[in-house]
Amino acid sequence: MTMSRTLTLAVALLATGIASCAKNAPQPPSTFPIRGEVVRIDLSPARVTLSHGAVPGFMDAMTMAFELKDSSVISTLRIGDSLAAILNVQGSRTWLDSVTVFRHDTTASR
Ligand SMILES: [Cu+2]
Repeated sequence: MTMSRTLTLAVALLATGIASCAKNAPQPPSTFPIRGEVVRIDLSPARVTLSHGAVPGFMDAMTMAFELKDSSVISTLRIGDSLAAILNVQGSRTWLDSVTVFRHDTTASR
């Protein structure tokens, strides 16, 4: 094997290694601002069901359950609260973080 053939082989192996590494590296989550009203709270697993507005580029307005990145946030929520959050989407996983309650419903019981 000549020197240049050896070098070509080494470069090819390196390129294959980089390509497979890039394929396996997790993509960073896509993020979307979302607003909704709390219609249901589940403690275990911690999930909040929101009647949410349209999320442009991702989904229409609907009622659906979300996981929370910080599950301790769930204990601060009440049914009827309005909140804003960041929806994270990574592959088939979705979760909320940066939750801000901007209207706390003091009349609703949990
Ligand atoms: Cu939805």
